[in-house]
Amino acid sequence: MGDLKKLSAKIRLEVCKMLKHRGFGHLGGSLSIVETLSVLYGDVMKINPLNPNWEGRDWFVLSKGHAGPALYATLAVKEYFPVEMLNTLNDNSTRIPSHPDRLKTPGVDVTTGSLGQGISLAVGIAKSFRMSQKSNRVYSIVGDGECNEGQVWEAFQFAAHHRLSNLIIFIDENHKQLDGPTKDIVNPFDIKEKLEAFGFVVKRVKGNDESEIKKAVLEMFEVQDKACCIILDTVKGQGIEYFETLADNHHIRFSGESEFQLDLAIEKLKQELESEGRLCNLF
Ligand SMILES: Cc1ncc(C[n+]2csc(CCOP(=O)(O)OP(=O)(O)O)c2C)c(N)n1
Ligand SMILES: [Mg+2]
Repeated sequence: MGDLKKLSAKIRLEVCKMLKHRGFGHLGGSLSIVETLSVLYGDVMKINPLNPNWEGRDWFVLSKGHAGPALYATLAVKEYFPVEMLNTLNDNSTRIPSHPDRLKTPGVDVTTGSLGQGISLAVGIAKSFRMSQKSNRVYSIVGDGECNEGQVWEAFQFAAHHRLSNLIIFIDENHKQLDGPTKDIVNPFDIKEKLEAFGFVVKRVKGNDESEIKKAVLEMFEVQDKACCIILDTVKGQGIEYFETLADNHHIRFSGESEFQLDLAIEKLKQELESEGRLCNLF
């Protein structure tokens, strides 16, 4: 297991444990971005967990804010705050509310949850870094269902017009939104073609493959003067077969079979990480 795969497994485990503790939550859309968060926080982003507000840092905007548990798990594993804090998800006066709040959680750069608004903030932040000639980069993850929001396309048009190559937009194309397949609700058609028509450089990658995601990001670093988008071909509930195939996997209240399967996934991930640890100790 490579370092990024190991980090993904740790993040996936913490997401599952957190939602098991809470008893419900946005599992499907949290799991589909685990590998991307692993590449961003484990490799390409300039960050300083000991000083989350470090001026030289890269910024991350989780535009699909309902996937907050995946971001919290990543920040905890990267030691922005103690892992134990994950057990306070959604509690009264918690520092990790259901959707990210920049005033509450160390490492959360932007408050999100109202779909469409995160990416709008991300383009503004990238533009401001440009105007002040700063080298900070901005990364944002947008949902494919979120792309039904008109505001998203206004933001994309702004990024293309201002040639914001200091912003990498990820679209999590897991083909589902809240209550069904995106093509049945409002068909997004071919997102790649649409963005290319806007003037973006676009790459589509397997969203469960850390090395492909990393390679795409490094390719985007070479783009000088155009907006950049990486489309993540993912599965809602990614990485846990039962939840991948569960029809209603957007927000799950765990009981019966779903709780049993969540427990099973937690045990499996723990074992994978433990045997990896034992293997490392041999060398
Ligand atoms: C403006 C707004 N409208 C509606 C919602 C309710 N909502 C939360 S998640 C969601 C579906 C989003 O689908 P997608 O972007 O595909 O997310 P994912 O599949 O990654 O979970 C909706 C409609 C919201 N958060 N914000
Ligand atoms: Mg989706």
